[in-house]
Amino acid sequence: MFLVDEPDPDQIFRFRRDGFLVVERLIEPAAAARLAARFEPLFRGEFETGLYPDEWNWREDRDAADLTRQICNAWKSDRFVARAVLHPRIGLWCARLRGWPGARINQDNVLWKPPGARPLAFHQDDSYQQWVVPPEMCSCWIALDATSAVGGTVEYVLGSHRWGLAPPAARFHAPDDYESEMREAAERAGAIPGIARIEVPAGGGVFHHGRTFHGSDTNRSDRHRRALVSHCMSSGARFHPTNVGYVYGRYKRAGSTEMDESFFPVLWTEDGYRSAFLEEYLASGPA
Ligand SMILES: O=C(O)CCC(=O)C(=O)O
Repeated sequence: MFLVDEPDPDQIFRFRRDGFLVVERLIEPAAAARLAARFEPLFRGEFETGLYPDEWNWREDRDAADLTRQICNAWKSDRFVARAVLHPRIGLWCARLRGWPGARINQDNVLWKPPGARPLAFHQDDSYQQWVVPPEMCSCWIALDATSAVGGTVEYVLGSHRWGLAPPAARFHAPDDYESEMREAAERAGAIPGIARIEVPAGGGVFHHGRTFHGSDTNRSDRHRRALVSHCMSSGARFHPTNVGYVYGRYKRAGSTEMDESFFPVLWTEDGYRSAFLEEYLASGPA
């Protein structure tokens, strides 16, 4: 499925300089098409494993058609999604880019921005990670459709991972001004924001640092824009002893900060470890 081996020194340098790294051909276009085909059933609530995802933020009979549709942790509900977002290659890339001993999944995102769907606010992923020690993410964003600036593609602010950490966006979905909090952060940092609007073919992708500001504008094209994101953290991550994660804190055992691999599986480590249950979980289910 993945077309890349491991990041070379130049890619690691550019990731650390810019806060993100574009990979034009990350997964096979046929794999991107197979994954895109999962979106309709997922958002209809047809879950292949029978298990609900952790967050299911858009439903046809409930939510406005001009909102970006989002599901989090679809890997628990759909093994096609799981085979992509839990792939060892993602763990290897995130660990090498961030200098971690390995990487485990924090959560995945299934994102569907149909024609006319409104923006997602610029934000830093690490602003939502205060329940994790260390509170650091590295993410792999995968385009399942060819992306364009007019089509509401994801946008990154160059070097913004060095601006310090801002609070979470006041309104994440469909804010009036999706750039405002990013511009305020730029002002505090004394920086002029340089925005990169990512245009890649289906199967292209981006790795981004957890402190890099990113968001997306309205889809003003007549084409759907679907993406899958694997948000990783260090393989050594633990729960914060007192800061509560309002969704993922439900997986914390009383009296322990250990993260259970059943909920936060390890994708890859430098010394060859990967959560044992993954092999059987990913091999079972429809091919
Ligand atoms: O695809 C988008 O519009 C935003 C993606 C995002 O927020 C993320 O990958 O963390």
